[in-house]
Amino acid sequence: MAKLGGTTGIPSRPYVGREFRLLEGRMLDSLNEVERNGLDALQKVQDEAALEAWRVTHLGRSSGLMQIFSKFGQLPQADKPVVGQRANEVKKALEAAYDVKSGQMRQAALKRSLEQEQLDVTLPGRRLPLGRLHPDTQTLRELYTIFGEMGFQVFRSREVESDEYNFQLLNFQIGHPARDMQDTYFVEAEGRGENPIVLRTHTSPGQIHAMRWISAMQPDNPPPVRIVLPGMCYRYEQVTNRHETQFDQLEGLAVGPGITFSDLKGTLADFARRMFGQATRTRFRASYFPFTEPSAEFDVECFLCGGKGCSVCKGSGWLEIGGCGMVHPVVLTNGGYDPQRYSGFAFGLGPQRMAMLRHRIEDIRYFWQNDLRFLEQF
Ligand code: FA5
Repeated sequence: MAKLGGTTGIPSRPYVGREFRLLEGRMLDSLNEVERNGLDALQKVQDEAALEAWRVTHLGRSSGLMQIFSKFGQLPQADKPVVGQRANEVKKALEAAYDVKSGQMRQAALKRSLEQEQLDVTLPGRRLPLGRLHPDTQTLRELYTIFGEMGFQVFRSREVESDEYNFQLLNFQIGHPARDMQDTYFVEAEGRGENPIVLRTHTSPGQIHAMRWISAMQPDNPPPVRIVLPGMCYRYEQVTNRHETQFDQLEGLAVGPGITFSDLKGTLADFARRMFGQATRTRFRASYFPFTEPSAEFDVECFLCGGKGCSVCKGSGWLEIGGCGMVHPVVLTNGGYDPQRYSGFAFGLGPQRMAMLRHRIEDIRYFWQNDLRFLEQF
């Protein structure tokens, strides 16, 4: 039997009328041509843009193939299956060829990029800029570790206080001359009589909050206290290289039956050795705070000059790092502890002053200037 369409292998259809037979033959010829042209053109395609242009030309809405599909309705019913089958074959052949070509091109592009844009895995990576802890925070954390090892827990207290907590309950009565030691930021006074709101001038009001909180657990037999209270303090001061208007303090408080001044001395001397080295010498100088009795300033031997005297210790050989003393009976009572049964010691250290000594920082103002040249050194 004769074959239509040359290479297509489509069998001829029985005679159904000369005119239609011609139309069917022409359409099959056209389909063969569309297929041949499409496949030939695809072989010449070299890049993505040409491939897309080929797709539009050979498979798009205005392509020769689609035009044949649009004439499909003019065929007699009997010829439709043959032409329809062939048209679908051509469409599938072109689509399959397109898929193969586009896959080949993607592979080629990948190969090219692997060859041309080689990745050198031995190159050092780019460092991400890492933040770091502020030197003040580093010092505070070191202090928590040391006191933690000595059995003290961290107790956080508020920065905004009332006059009552900041002064009165600590035995600074209204008009007490010792208030002048701590120039104060009163932030709200109206309508509060003798109890205005203040930014705390020291961490010592935390002693009252902590003692009241702990003693309330067992009012008849309050548990012992062993805590450190860190935090920012505020004073309306003349700013100098050793005085800021805001600075951190670390308060310490131990309350229990039979605590003595030698416990205070032993605790602070041990702390100084752990912080500044085993050979560190310490001394206590008599001082005055309304909330401790007796009171003392706590000095460590200047570890820059070894006690000989230098510009940092101003020739004295000693550096003051805080105040301390035995908790005053009035303060114990205000905290809910009976001074007949309990005693305690307290201290207040300046972490920034310690960091200054350790790192030979000459001016406390560097701490809050946010100058990266300073901060990046720690
Ligand atoms: C007090 O503030 C007492 N509350 C400390 C205390 C607590 C005594 C418990 C007894 C018992 P003083 O004003 O000396 O004391 O401050 C203690 C430490 O805080 C100082 O030694 C210093 O290290 C630091 N300090 C005080 N004022 C400033 C300031 N303006 N700038 C930076 N650090 C300061």
